[in-house]
Amino acid sequence: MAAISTPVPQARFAARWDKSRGVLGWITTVDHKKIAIMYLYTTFFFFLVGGAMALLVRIQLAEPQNKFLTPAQYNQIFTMHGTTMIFLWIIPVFSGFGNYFVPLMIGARDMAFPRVNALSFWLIPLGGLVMYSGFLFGGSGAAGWTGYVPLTERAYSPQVGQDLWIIGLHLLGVSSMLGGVNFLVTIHNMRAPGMTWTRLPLFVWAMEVTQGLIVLASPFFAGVLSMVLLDRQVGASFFSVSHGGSALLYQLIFWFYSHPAVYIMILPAFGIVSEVIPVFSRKPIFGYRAMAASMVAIAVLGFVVFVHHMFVTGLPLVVQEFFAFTTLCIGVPTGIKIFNWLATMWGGSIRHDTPMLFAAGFLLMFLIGGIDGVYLGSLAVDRILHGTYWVVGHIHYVLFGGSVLGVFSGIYYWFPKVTGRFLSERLGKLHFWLMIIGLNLTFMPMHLLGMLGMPRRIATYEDNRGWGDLNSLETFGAFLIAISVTVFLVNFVISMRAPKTATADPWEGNTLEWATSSPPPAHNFDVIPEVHSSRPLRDMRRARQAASASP
Ligand code: HAS
Ligand code: CU
Repeated sequence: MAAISTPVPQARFAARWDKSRGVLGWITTVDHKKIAIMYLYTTFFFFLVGGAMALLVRIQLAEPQNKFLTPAQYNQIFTMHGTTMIFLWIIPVFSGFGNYFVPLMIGARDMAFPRVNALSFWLIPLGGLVMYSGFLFGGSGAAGWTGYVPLTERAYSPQVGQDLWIIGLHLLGVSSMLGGVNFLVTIHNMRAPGMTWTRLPLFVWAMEVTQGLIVLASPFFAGVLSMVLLDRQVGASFFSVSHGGSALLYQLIFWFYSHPAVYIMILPAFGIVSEVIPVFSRKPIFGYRAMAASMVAIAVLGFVVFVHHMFVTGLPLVVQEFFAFTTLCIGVPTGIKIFNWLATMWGGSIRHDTPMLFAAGFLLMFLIGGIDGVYLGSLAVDRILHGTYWVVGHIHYVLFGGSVLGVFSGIYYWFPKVTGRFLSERLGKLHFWLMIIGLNLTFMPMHLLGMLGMPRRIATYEDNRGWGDLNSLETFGAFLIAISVTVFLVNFVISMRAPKTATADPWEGNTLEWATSSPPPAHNFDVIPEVHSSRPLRDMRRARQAASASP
């Protein structure tokens, strides 16, 4: 393999990257890998907190007329559950993966702006703390993750926790946008020689598209949050109907951000499984260009479907029809991805290791979530299902069955690279099966409950509705998920105590992160590799084999 550029002055990197050790070393670090590890730990912590709140919700709903939580407590808990899972777990966890692997995969030594990168990270715990501090001041935000007006108006949510919720989200938004610019500049300018756009790993493509969405859409979220804050604090009346404002305007701006945001939450997972499936099927990805192009298409279409969240708000029918049409269209590029992943597996010699199990689980669960989303895209069906548990079922199949299984696929796949160790396969498989069974028991009955008319966001229900049994089943499933996460934590702790045995390229990967040691040195690569195809690692393995075969 040809290597270009002079060997890196390692001492200089070590001096800059590893200035201090211990806790101070972590706090002051600007190394993208250490920042990534902090992202991953922090967001996983919030996943556990969000999960604990989900269990409280499920306990409360397990039986009719339960008094475990008061309605006021219930509103806070489900609001903070949704907000945490979306803004403190799924969105930033992918920044964690991106931070670690984008520079490695494109053959760079770091992100473009290492200090901005550190700032992006530190805003996450800060935003989380600000948001959670509401519990100390008479209650957190309680208007749902969507923060609909008039629920966020002072008349309904007078507690300062609702303001802290807004400010916390602002901080998280700034973090996202700084990260977005950083990723885009890194991907555009710091690729290794030969790493053309058609050789870019699909995970990097996914990050490119995701960060583009973040940079374009998040300002709208920041704007709408500022407007709510002004309404609350200085009596502006953007949204307050009683003062001549428009509640509909809130929804329009909110969903103009939040529909693209659902793709911010899934595209990186698409990227992860697009790395895992070819490696564990021992075949190249089927239709590489279509895979990259379909992500761009999803992102573009993602900006013109948002009104499907507002089909019951009384917008003109022709507007609704337009958005129903675009919503159905977005199934096409997504379908291309599903079929290409299947075609990649087709005829491959598949290894059933845990990363692959999670990727396969992702495929099936996301498919269910995607298709039940298509039902919601139909004007007639959405009239009936809007605001019911069907929608809750949909979002959990795409976000848990999709994004979270994608995250775990990535964790099992890249664990050896980051830690030099392997997670136990036995515990990993137990984790997988408990999680798959648990999530289906929890989220499948939600579709039935939706059809039976159970509204979302209710603190309890009467016992003559016939919703009790399905709800108990869901609560049982939720505890299975909790057990599966515990199995993962045990696996993690045991594995972290094991000796470092991982080689540079344990799975026979395709991408450049496997070219360097596990874990990688501070400067990533001794020499920046030169890229000749979309599978540079395979090229290197072949070159090595050829060299050792020739006398
Ligand atoms: Fe969604 C609500 C429609 C994808 C997340 N979605 C939500 C909410 C969240 C969310 C969080 O049209 C709730 C927000 C709230 O709190 O109020 N969603 C779709 C559609 C897709 C979709 C059409 N959603 C996602 C992803 C998410 C996500 C990804 C996060 C990760 N969603 C809706 C609608 C609502 C909604 C309505 C509002 C409901 C309401 O009333 O409030 C698509 O991107 C899914 C595409 C994927 C597939 C599967 C693979 C495709 C294949 C091709 C063949 C299939 C075809 C379909 C041609 C379609 C294999 C026809 C076939 C049939 C059998 C019907
Ligand atoms: Cu949407």
